[in-house]
Amino acid sequence: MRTQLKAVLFDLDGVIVDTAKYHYLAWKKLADREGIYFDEKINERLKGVSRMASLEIILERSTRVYSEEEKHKMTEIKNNWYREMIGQLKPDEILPGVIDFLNSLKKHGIKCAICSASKSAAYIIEKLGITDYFDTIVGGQDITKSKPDPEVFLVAAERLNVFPAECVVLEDAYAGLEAAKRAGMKAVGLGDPDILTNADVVYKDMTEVSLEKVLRLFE
Ligand code: B16
Ligand code: MG
Repeated sequence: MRTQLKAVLFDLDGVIVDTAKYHYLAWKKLADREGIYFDEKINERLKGVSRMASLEIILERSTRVYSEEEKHKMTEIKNNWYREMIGQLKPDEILPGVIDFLNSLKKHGIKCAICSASKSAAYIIEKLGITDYFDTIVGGQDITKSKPDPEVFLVAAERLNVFPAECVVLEDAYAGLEAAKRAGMKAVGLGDPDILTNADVVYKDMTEVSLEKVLRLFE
């Protein structure tokens, strides 16, 4: 019997909403305070990466060595600024195409999950007013290994009671697509096909994604 689509697993930052800009502003404020050079190009490397790993990337440009305690404090300060910013998130920041796609998945009984490295994933989804669309939200607090490790996607499949082969992942980051493939799932990339070379198929953004196109991956 042919494998069928049972669930769609959504990355959060870059797929549902552009939270990267708020991560950037908060990290920039911290870097400026510490006198460390940080720009939007370095910020690209933080996408999909955990909070502490993000700080380590920023500290590559620092001339001084920070203790573990100092680093922990710095991530806390950054996170407080970040939480203040995302506290203002409104449904109009949901990326174009997302709601139409979610509605068609609901209509056809396809399960939906959020699979994010962020510990604020559930909070962000609530602020956007779309919690009811999702059968489960797997966030940074639910995993021990971040993408490209497949853990976040495998936890979602288990919670949804579906096989990995019955899942499609929507991701904007190379490491996230790598994680999806390692999990044994179909991987749809959103962004530049020259960068997302490990995806099964790449679309520019969510406006180009439809249930019909996703189903073609199972033909
Ligand atoms: P937090 P995703 C990721 O989200 C972000 O892309 C990454 O920049 C961030 O460091 C990470 O979440 C952890 O976020 O500090 O809120 O726990 O793309 O996996 O949805
Ligand atoms: Mg992402």
